[in-house]
Amino acid sequence: MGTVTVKDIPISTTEAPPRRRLGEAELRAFQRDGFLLKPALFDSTEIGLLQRLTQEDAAVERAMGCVADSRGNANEIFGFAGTPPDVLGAFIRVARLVEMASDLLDGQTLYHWHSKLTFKPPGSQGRWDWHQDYGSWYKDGAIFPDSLTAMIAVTPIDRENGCVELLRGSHLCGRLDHVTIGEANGADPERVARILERCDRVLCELDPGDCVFFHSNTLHASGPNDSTRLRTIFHVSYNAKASAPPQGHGLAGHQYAPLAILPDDILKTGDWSARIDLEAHRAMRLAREEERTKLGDLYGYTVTRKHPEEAI
Ligand SMILES: O=C(O)CCC(=O)C(=O)O
Repeated sequence: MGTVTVKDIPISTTEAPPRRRLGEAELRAFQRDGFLLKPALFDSTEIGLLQRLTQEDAAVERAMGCVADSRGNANEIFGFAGTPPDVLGAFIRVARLVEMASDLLDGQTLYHWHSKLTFKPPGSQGRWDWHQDYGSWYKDGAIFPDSLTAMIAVTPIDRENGCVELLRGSHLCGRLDHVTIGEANGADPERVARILERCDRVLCELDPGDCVFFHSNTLHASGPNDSTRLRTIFHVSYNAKASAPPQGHGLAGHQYAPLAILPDDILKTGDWSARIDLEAHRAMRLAREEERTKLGDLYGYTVTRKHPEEAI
């Protein structure tokens, strides 16, 4: 980049970027709260595709990872980077999701950072301790905190089955130090305790197809599943192209790659199977095996396989 003097910088340089999907009030709410709820962003037919996939495809179960929480309890996830040519990849690229995410990040060009299906089976004790996603993504070389996650409810989600909680306005604290907490990693607990005194805890109780966009600096956590019902969420994370890690830095899956956007009706017009594209997912693991072995963990989280004997 070049060098300029302070007097060269005009107060107003460009027109505001065109908003494609969201109104000014929604943008202001996101800037103020660090999240935005879009109820019923996907209808029952569309979200039904993810319900079938997560309930019927044994490959998802076989490929599942377990991320230890601070007490050593397992959080079950199926995570990947890249854009597989299956229904998961279609959700990631569907126009309404990408364009809303871009509106919330000032109209920037975005790319897919990674996605996770997160599961809490009935009785699961797994918790996500308070953390910011950018707390980890910074370590992977993301330059600016110009990133967010679209949290899509696959099953009904409520406080009993371990909904995600967000700390309203906590993104305005900036990036917090993340430290080892028990067997996991999370935002500095002393700092979190002080923020908890000032920010509302927002329970993301959602119906299938609802979506909450939250900023990568918004503190969030989730508790155990004290119900007899499965809780499943699809988290889709985007980073701004201008914030991509330098070539060769961080996990291979987090490098910039253009995102080919698909029309809004693609989930209805496409012939989507209730199976993941196993070959594509194998080739696109977030962290190549050698990287994970080198790190020993991912950003201080211990990740193991749920079914080591039959892992795909
Ligand atoms: O799905 C959840 O309960 C939370 C997951 C989460 O916070 C994460 O993957 O960063």
